[in-house]
Amino acid sequence: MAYENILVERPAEGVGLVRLNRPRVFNALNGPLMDELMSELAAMDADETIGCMVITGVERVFAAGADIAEMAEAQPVDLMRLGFIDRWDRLRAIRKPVIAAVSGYALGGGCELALACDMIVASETAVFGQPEINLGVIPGAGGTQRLARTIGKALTMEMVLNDRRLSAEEAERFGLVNCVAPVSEYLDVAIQMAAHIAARAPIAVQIAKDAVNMALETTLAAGLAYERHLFYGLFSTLDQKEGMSAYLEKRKPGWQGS
Ligand code: DAK
Repeated sequence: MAYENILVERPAEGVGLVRLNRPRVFNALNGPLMDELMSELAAMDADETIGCMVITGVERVFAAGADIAEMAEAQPVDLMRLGFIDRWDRLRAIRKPVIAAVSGYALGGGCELALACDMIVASETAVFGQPEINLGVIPGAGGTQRLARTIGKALTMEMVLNDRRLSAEEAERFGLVNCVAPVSEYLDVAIQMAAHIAARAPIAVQIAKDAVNMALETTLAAGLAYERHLFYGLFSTLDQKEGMSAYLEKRKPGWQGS
């Protein structure tokens, strides 16, 4: 499929890479870009040869937020009618893991896009922020909720109320990102991480993502019950039989994805 706002690659076996590609406007996330991104992620999610996805930008910017020019004159009904909110929600339905490889600015919707991914690999130049307060609004794509759950209330308040930005080093210290790498390496680190995940038992990987995400949605008792049922369910897969046989036979497992 021909895209105008993203670039798509297969940088390693089992890995789908999407590059946000509006560098002239700092990868501002307009409607067409978000539609293309969500369509491609859904296509990769349905592609059995892909086990993990990576979203990245360019060295100077991951994404500087939703496109302010596109939003400036909008009325609430425009945002609803244009599916402004729905297209962001589509990321939550992706079953395979998605890693954000972030260098430079991840601001506003750019920070929220990274937060909506399952893991974040940052370059040393990454800057995370929610500057919407400067525009007379607040984060609208999960920033207040996901940040508070990830780095806690105190720092989230600073970021959302006072445009406090986090450096890569701070983001790692506060648990926002998985790791920090030099600018020349961060994308390779993310692709390597994705390739290792893609080489694992596919159904177990998807179920594992689902189980961890449930921890952010529910009570401990309900989450533990959910985890237990998912665990039992995995015993209906060939991969569970293969994984445990391979361990006992001291050989490498050959995953079927079934
Ligand atoms: N939108 C549109 N254009 C942008 C942009 C943005 N977010 N960010 C940068 N640009 C454009 C600039 O207008 C400029 O274009 P030209 O003037 O050259 O045509 C070009 O990119 C280069 O930017 P600068 O000249 O400003 O470059 P600097 O290096 O001086 O500064 C910067 C880079 C990233 C620090 C600065 O551009 C900046 O502060 N940008 C705005 C950051 C921001 O406020 N982001 C939050 C936007 S609000 C929702 C979903 C999503 C959202 C809300 C709800 N729902 C599902 C309900 C998200 C909202 C937001 O993200």
